[in-house]
Amino acid sequence: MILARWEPERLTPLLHSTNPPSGNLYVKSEHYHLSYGVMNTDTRRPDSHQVGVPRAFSGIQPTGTPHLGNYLGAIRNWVELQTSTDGVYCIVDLHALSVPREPGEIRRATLETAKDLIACGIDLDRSTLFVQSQVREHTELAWHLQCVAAFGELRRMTQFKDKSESNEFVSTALFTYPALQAADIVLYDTDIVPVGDDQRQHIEFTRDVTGRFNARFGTDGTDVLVMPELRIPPVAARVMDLQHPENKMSKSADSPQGTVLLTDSEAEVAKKLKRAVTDNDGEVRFDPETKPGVSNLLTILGAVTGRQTVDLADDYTQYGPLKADTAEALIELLRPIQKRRDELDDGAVTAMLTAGADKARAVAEPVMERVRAAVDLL
Ligand code: AQP
Repeated sequence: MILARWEPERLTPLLHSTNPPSGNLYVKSEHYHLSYGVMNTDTRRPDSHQVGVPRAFSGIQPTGTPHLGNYLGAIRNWVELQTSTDGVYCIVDLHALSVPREPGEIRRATLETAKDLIACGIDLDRSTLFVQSQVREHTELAWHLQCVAAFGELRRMTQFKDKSESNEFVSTALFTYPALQAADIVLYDTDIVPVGDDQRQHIEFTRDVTGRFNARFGTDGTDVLVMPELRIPPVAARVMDLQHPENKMSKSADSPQGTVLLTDSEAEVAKKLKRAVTDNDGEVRFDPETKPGVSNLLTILGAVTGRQTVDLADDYTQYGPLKADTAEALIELLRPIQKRRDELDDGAVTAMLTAGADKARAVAEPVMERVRAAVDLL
């Protein structure tokens, strides 16, 4: 069903009718700040999921302790979106296997990442938090999307180029994993994908293969898969490494002093900020091109305090106080997260993830059924 604009007078009776329509409502929505949005209003959503609000989906790799970039660029926005969306958040352990790992390594890291997300404020009463490998449909749908993905478009992925240069063994999975990521997203009839700026190209790829799949397997103008929208935060979409401010802060980069981890002690945060690379001209100004280090500090301080970077720059004449205030703001930010994390118990978190996978499956299974019916194999 398609509405030309947000029309609550038509939408509300539909949602409350005794025979509600299922499927996707296509609506030009100022409400959700989507340019031409898709809002899934399937009132037959499983009881455990919220009805009548857009669905947000995003994921994180269990490849190490989440850092400040993960928090400001992604996790914080997932927490905020919990009030206005049905949030589905996935620890993408299969993606983490695209580079060589020891047996059990990712199991442990998955549990730790779950604790980090819960400590940051992912609320399991509102959102779904689960582990990718516990919902089998991800890999099945990934195959179907690989079948409509072109070799050439995967070859253009900048993350593949970067990682294949820095890894000795380049697996096929490293090359094809954007198709698995696309499956992760569309398996949940996702409306919006809140991610950091580094994921822009992968979400564009997701939209391309979704459109191609629908064109090939949709019938009578009915799409099989919901077209997701990218959602990048207006600030801190790309937090840079403190030691190499030309690179993004990353779990896999070998730059311990340039990466602020969510578990860092006060002393560690203060030390990393004190040693952050700046420049020699001594002027505090927001200019990412010529002053990437200083601009990164202003971005971080602005994102944590809610102030504009240009206004903040006016408050400082020297780098030392800017670094000290940024460290102080980060210590305050991390303190309650770390306190909550210390209170979490392995057994309880494992049980939460099992329940999360059940909740995720309740959405994923019918979507996968729809895909199987559309592809129409024996
Ligand atoms: N530096 C960053 N600034 C803003 N957002 C970021 N994200 C990652 N880095 C930054 C966002 O965090 C979410 C989870 O991404 P991820 O698990 O891929 O995190 P990572 O730190 O990038 O992890 P890795 O293991 O080091 O992977 P590579 O090196 O492959 O990227 C995403 O929404 C991401 O945008």
